[in-house]
Amino acid sequence: MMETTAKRNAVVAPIAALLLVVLLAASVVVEAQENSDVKTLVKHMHGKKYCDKGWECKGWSIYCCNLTITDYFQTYQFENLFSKRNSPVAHAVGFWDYHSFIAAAALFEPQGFGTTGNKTMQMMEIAAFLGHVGSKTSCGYGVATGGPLAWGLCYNHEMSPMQSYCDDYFKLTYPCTPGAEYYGRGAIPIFWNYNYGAVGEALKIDLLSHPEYIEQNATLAFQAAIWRWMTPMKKSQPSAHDAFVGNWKPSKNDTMENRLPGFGTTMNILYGDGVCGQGDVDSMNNIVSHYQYYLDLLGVGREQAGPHEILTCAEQVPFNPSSKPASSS
Ligand SMILES: *[C@@H]1O[C@H](CO)[C@@H](O)[C@H](O)[C@H]1NC(C)=O
Ligand SMILES: *[C@@H]1O[C@H](CO)[C@@H](O)[C@H](O)[C@H]1NC(C)=O
Ligand SMILES: *[C@@H]1O[C@H](CO)[C@@H](O)[C@H](O)[C@H]1NC(C)=O
Ligand SMILES: CC(=O)N[C@H]1CO[C@H](CO)[C@@H](O)[C@@H]1O
Repeated sequence: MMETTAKRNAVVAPIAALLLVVLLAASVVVEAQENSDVKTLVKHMHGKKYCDKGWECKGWSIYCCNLTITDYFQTYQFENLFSKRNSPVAHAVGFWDYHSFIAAAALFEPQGFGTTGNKTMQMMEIAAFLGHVGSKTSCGYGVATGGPLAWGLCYNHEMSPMQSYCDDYFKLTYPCTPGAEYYGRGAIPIFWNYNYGAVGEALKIDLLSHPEYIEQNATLAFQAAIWRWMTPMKKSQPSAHDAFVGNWKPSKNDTMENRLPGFGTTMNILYGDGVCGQGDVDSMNNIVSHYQYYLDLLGVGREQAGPHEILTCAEQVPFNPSSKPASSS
């Protein structure tokens, strides 16, 4: 997964060549999409269908044959989910918008982000990912106008960091830049030099020298968050995406430790014992509530999220105990 961006760059030339070849073989069909001017290129290979939809789902991928995010998630829906983010008391007024989310998502749609399974599953993944985002960037509290769940994307960085989050254990792999501060920034906030280092490596942006880019560019902030969602913490573990859409099959150990495919396990992967395995604690319930609220607003309905043991990680054993940083693998 780390080399995603490199691959994308490297495939541009071969795709041009490939296109020529398949056009000559007359096996590419251009399908006009209903409701859009986007032309879908389709080809069949080894019994599978691959598509290319231009800017939003680029490169031959089985996922690009399905609806793309803009087909089922529009500007007004983004505005409904994050209705208070530009109110005068919010802390990142004018920063977050629909277009930066879509531009960031386009990088990952060919890998299945928001493009896996049927339309219900696709919308649920967007609600799940944004549920994490909303809860981590909210400044809502009990009596806030519109309710506490209407305040997602209120922040784009930690307000009063107590430290600069430089861990010298990683001085050879992810050395801290003198003067740089690695406090929480972004849509699923990034903390610590080693996390800035890992995501910067994946996105080919020098975030170790410039962690501040994350709070200056909403597209980059969303890209970093979606990368985290799509990428396993450790090679032997599923990504939050794979755990959510059901690509991941739990091992016997996973089952014994109550880790099931679904939203609960995405919290286990992203936060471990910070929120999981402690019963119905507030830190976990807050994330779950955002997810359920977004499912309702998108018209999917919270009942689709399934029973408590799938929706939460209250009884799950964490994948990664917090004594060791998860990204050290
Ligand atoms: C869509 O997929 C979900 C889960 O993969 C399934 O439960 C549901 O029945 C499907 N809906 C339709 C309309 O096929
Ligand atoms: C923001 O980040 C995106 C994605 O990395 C990049 O394409 C874009 O040029 C950046 N915008 C600015 C103003 O730097
Ligand atoms: C299963 O869990 C036990 C105890 O947590 C651990 O020692 C063992 O290595 C695990 N096995 C696998 C295959 O992960
Ligand atoms: C690769 C993939 O997830 N394809 C999905 C496209 O949409 C159909 C139905 O809407 C699903 O059944 C496929 O799994």
